[in-house]
Amino acid sequence: MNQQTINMIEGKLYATLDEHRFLHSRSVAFTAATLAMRWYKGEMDRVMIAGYMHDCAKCKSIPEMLSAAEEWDIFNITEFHIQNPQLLHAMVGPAIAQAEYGIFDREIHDAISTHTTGAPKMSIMQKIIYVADFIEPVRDTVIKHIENYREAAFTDIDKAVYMIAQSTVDHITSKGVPIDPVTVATRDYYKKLIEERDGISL
Ligand code: DGI
Ligand code: FE
Ligand code: FE
Repeated sequence: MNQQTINMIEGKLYATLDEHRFLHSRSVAFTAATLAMRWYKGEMDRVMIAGYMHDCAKCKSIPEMLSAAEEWDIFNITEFHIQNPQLLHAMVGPAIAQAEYGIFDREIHDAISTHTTGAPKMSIMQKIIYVADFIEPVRDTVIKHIENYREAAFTDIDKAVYMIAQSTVDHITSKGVPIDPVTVATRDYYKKLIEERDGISL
């Protein structure tokens, strides 16, 4: 990725995100780049851009997020997402990417919108961003046995997706906050995929 592109994206992100979120976003971009070296045959820059951009809506207010979604025709936002704004920042990310950064790449948009819940049948770019968000090295949340997720990310990315989705289901359930059905569907899909592929029961 050339320096001009990095400066443009980092400059804009720095202006909108808090310090920690900015460092996390850069860390996801470079972690995604290393995963792309292992798993992605396409152009590396697009994966890095998706990594940089995945949380671009994170520090916006709910009204700002909703008006961007309306302006850019993002229809699949429900009352559930509004009640759980942690989910909203992923859904409206593509709107912000278009409005503020001129990024119209559909594959990048998909990677941004599924980075929190995952989804069944993700593209390799979607999986890379979903996994990189979880394993990147500057995250401040403590994740038990993070080394196991990091190893799986480079040896069996579908397994890594399953492990992360399961951990998210467990985390959300233990907190007692409402779980997005897509989060559960992601866990179910990748669990079944590994079970059928390996002839095991997880
Ligand atoms: O934005 P990040 O902090 O980098 O991470 P993220 O986008 O993966 O997750 C943001 C938050 O969303 C995190 O605290 C976990 C939460 N989350 C993930 N899945 C669900 C969820 N929250 C609810 N209510 N329901 C979910 O299914
Ligand atoms: Fe996020
Ligand atoms: Fe993130």
